[in-house]
Amino acid sequence: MATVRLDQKARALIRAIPDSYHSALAKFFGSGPKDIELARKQHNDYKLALESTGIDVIMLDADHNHPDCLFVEDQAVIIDGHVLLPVPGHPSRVNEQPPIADFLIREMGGAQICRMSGDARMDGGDILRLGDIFFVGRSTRTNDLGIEELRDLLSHLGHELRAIDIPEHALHLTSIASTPTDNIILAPEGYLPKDAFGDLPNGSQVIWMPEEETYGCNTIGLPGGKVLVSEGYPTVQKTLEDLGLEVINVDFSEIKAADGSLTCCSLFY
Ligand code: CIR
Repeated sequence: MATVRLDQKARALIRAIPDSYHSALAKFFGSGPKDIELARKQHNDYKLALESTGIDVIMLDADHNHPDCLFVEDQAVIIDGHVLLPVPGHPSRVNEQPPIADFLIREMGGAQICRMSGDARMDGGDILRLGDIFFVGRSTRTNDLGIEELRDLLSHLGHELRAIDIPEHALHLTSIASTPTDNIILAPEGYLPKDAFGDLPNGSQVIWMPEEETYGCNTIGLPGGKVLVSEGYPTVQKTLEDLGLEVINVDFSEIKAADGSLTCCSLFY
């Protein structure tokens, strides 16, 4: 989940992998999961890695009727204690949301909850926060009506929204970019123009990675100077280590097989 600052990452929601996972949508990084047991092991390693940094992780039951249900990032947009429940951009994913919404409403007592409506569409995976700036991918899952609904919430909270066109060969903005710290954006060559993120505040920067390490650009910055990185992306790993971060690796090959990345599998609340 890429809509919270580092100091807001105390509790995370994840969701178990369903028996139907082999039918998950896959069009970009992968051609579909093959080994559900391996996927469950990798998902559990991910949970342990988050917990190793002191984050309290809760796992919701799987919904076996929804093969993509583990990708909770797409189902809620949590910003400074407010929750926007988007209408997910793929019809097969719309009914994953109710148990996640119920959980957040219960656990975040007093939080302001708004629901997207009408023809607005958005996947949470299209949002990337850098301080007070929210970059939002205009993608096959997120449309202009969805972006305008988010803009309303962000302006109410005093934050800025910058829309970015996602090229056809990528699913979401967070499929190709992340913020391993609150002032760094990691993004691959070959997807976005170099000025896509616009002028950044002093002290912030975009670091461009080789295109062959696109998947590795999805990282999760964690408390205590740590960062979660998928195994097998040496340039990403070295770049982050050179910045003084402690890298925690997880093998996410069977999650990648369904186009899922590290941030897709959690919601920090
Ligand atoms: C989908 O196509 O919706 C899933 N198979 C993958 C979702 C990945 N989520 C994300 O990037 N936030």
